[in-house]
Amino acid sequence: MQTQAAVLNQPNGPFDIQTVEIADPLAGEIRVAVKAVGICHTDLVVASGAMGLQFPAVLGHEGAGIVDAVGAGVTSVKPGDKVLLTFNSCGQCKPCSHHEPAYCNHFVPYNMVGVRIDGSTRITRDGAAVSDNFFGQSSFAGYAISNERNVLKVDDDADLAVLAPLGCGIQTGAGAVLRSLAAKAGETLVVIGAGAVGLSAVMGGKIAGCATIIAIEPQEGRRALALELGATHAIDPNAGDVVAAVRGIVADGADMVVDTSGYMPVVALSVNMIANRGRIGLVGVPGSLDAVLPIPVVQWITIGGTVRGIIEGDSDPLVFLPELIAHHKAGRLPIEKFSKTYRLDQINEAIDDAHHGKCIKAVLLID
Ligand code: CXF
Ligand code: ZN
Repeated sequence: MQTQAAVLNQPNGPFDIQTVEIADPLAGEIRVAVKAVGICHTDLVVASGAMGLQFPAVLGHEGAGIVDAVGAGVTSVKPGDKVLLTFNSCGQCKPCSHHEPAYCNHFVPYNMVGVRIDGSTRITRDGAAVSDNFFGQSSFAGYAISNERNVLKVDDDADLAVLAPLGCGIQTGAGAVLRSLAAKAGETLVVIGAGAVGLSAVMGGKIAGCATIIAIEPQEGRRALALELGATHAIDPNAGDVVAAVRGIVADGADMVVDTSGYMPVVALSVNMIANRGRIGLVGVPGSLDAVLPIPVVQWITIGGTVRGIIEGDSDPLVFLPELIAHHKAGRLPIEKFSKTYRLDQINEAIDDAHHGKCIKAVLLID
């Protein structure tokens, strides 16, 4: 069938709204009529071509929509079901069988390589292959082909425009705190960066009952939003000594630091922000593959520190997304406070707004 898609024809775009053909779903695949899709920073990093993306390509990995058709053997959803899309995984390897699909041994081929194992693509343009299957969906398009492991059925009255970003950004931030670092009530938390992922980490800290939640963020509006969403303190990193500011609030250091910025000059300071037995979670992807976090070894041994990398908040999405939806329903995850909707054909404007701090989470709507 034919549909409109935001096609990336060259590194860094622009995205061109073009007609493409979407294949019928094969065994295990699910074709979804996309109604809403969030834009995540990773879309833009991959769009730069730095990760080896083949052009033309269709990106988009925070999709939500209505099941249009299912391939042979699909039992979890049926045409007409409302669904959220998330990252894909193989379901067979050791991490998958330990309910850690974000660390699937085959994460790259299942999420980043734009062809099926047999070399065919689910999307073509004028009969020629288009890189597809981004995070098992490529949802900057009217239709996306997904799989049973990355499609979650939601209630018929679910607001897809609000819930779409749960599939990546929101579960990444909230999961980093609730799952990866397993925050406990009364603990203290520092969140570096107050974009969609950082704000979700703040909300995760509030859900966990953290006693002190400190957001470090240069933009004033985002600091205000962090305070509204649960941060007890907000620090402007350009206003002076950030470590001293953190220790002015938590003298012994924080139990947890979650970095969502990937901005290494500030990330490097995190080792001096944590308390004894403190743990650091690295979520933000730095701009360079060569970025390193220097650990002062004697200090680290002495305090018993932990630092770990985190993908997708350690989410087991078919389990964790329903928990997040319940938090949203109960008013504990008010994503709509920082999301802004655009039409699919406004994708370039939405990205521009994000770059200029005019929106935090852009969500594209498709008729
Ligand atoms: C990404 C970050 C880079 C590794 C894969 C997951 N997160 C979401 O956009
Ligand atoms: Zn993402």
